[in-house]
Amino acid sequence: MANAIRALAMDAVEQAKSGHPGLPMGAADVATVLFTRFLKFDAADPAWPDRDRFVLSAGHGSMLLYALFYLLGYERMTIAEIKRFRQLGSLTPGHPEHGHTPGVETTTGPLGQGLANAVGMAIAERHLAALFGDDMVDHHTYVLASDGDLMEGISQEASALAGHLKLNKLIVLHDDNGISIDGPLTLADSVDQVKRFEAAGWAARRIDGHDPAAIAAAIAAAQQSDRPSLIACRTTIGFGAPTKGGTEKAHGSALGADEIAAARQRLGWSAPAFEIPAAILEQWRAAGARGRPARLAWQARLAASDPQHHAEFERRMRGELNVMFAAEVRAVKAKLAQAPKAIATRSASESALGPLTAALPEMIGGSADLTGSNNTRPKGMTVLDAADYAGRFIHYGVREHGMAAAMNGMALHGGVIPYSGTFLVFSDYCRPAIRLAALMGQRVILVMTHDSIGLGEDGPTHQPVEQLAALRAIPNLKVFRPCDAVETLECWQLALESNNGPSVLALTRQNLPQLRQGFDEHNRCALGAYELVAAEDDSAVVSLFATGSEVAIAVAAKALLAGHKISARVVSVPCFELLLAAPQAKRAAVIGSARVNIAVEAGIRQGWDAIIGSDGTFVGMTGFGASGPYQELYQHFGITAAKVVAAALARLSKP
Ligand SMILES: Cc1ncc(C[n+]2csc(CCOP(=O)(O)OP(=O)(O)O)c2C)c(N)n1
Repeated sequence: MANAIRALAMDAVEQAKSGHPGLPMGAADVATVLFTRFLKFDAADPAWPDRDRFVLSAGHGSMLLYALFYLLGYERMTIAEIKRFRQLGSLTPGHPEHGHTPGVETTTGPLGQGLANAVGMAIAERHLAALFGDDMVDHHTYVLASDGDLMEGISQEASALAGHLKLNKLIVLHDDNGISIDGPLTLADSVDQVKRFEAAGWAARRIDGHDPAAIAAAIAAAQQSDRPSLIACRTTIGFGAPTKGGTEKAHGSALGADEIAAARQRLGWSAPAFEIPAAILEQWRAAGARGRPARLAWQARLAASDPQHHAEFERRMRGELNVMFAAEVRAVKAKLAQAPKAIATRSASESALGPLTAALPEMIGGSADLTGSNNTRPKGMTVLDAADYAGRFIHYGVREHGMAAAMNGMALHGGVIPYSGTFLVFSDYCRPAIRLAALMGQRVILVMTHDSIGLGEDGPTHQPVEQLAALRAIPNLKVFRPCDAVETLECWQLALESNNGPSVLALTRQNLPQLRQGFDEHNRCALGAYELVAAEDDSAVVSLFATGSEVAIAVAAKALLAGHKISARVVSVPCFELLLAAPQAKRAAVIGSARVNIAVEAGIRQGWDAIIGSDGTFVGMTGFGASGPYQELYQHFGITAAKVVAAALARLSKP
């Protein structure tokens, strides 16, 4: 049965003339034992909520997954798709893509991410089991991780977090083949992975990854463990390939016709390319249907459970918000209208989180060791840890990358909406995971506070300058930068409603006035930008655009311009992405047609031309910040109402 995986991997890579045969051939025995004897799944229903998750963290070995899906009888994975490996529009892209190929639990390829996603999946599993009971939620998360996955720094954050949280249903199979692209691992690595994982609180052992009995015994033992498990499976990369097997030559290119013929002989595999002998295919298909009784029994338990409990579970798994949510947003807004608050947007976020997390029990908060600074733990939210998986706040430790990747896994698992906290400048430490959340269209919400030079004394290492632009460059990521407490609430609402992609909330450390007065049921941030303060008449000659803390500066500048008899309007731009996605007419109406467009943002200009035009004026940062009280920094870097007025006057004095 394992040779069927090997043959398909060799043939598909050969036909595509690109791809990675080495991993599928080497890990075929491990995968065969796992899928035919342990993994709880049903090929007929790849999305069944209580299935075990299997994450191929080493995404370059995608043919392992595709071969398994075909052999096991996943409906859409036909032999025609295997033959179209790596072709445009096929179900068999170069690296596994979640949402594209049924059965792919997460998009992998960037090494280390899948392993860290799996930690999030295992957290979500324990959490939901604590809430809904083992009858509804009780599954394992398996990972196949390569040497490269374990060399990546993110694997340290992920393994340490998993060990700390005692995620005993997480089982990592390490494809311990000692080979990477450059050659033997000894060129660059001498870590004892078993000791390393043991040190992080895992159960770890080494086995022969080509011995089915040893593989089965190790998985069976791991299932009983009170800790997460690492099984280092010693394998031969490209197992069966006579000259390239065991070397980096099997890693990432087609083996060639002669090598494949010789490998077939060595493996005793005489079937022609892409053909699986009927008896072997039958065995595989039987394995694919093995989990059907378990799935049906689960469905029966679900149907027999308390109707409210059942409905709530299904709502959460569908990712639908409940009716209380909209009511809470309205209530908080009404309060802010009655009693305006001049507070930092990070504090406004905390105030919003109280009622929002009360309305939405699926929200799971956290912070990378900056809880008191990010304000992401509303009062009363208990900690999720090994002693209480029902808690809802995760102390991720100083592990921004692991946090962001774990959140992706939680969102992929379903049933929870994860949100996190760190400083905006450390979005760089999360970026690879944010990018994948965007690519996969996952709803994760990253609260990123201390969002400009406005953080003051911590100085340029901590002051984001290019991060807003860099985040805005990621497709399908919404970057929100609200200007006051009302916008903060509206941006939270939009982020929670964005169930097809991630959001960043860039929030201030410093207090800001509440600019939105009165009660407006409509979410004005929904268009991405709106006219916050209109010109006195219809003929504004200056449009002032700003985000976050600089909106108040634009409002002050408008008042000063009025003193110069210059009519100006202020447009708040809490979200570029929503504005740029709006219909042309609406966008044009918000941007307007004043003679002079000026943008104010305590970041770099990049990206603003789409709104103010290349001839617009930008008041912001051109280099790194400095350490000092924030009011002095705004003066020092010229981000003031007076500078905005001067810029407007200079522009208007030109013909
Ligand atoms: C973050 C990241 N860096 C680099 C790569 C490119 N890359 C793909 S596989 C690989 C290493 C291959 O070694 P290993 O992980 O042991 O896999 P094997 O050769 O055993 O299949 C590298 C560097 C990547 N996919 N992701």
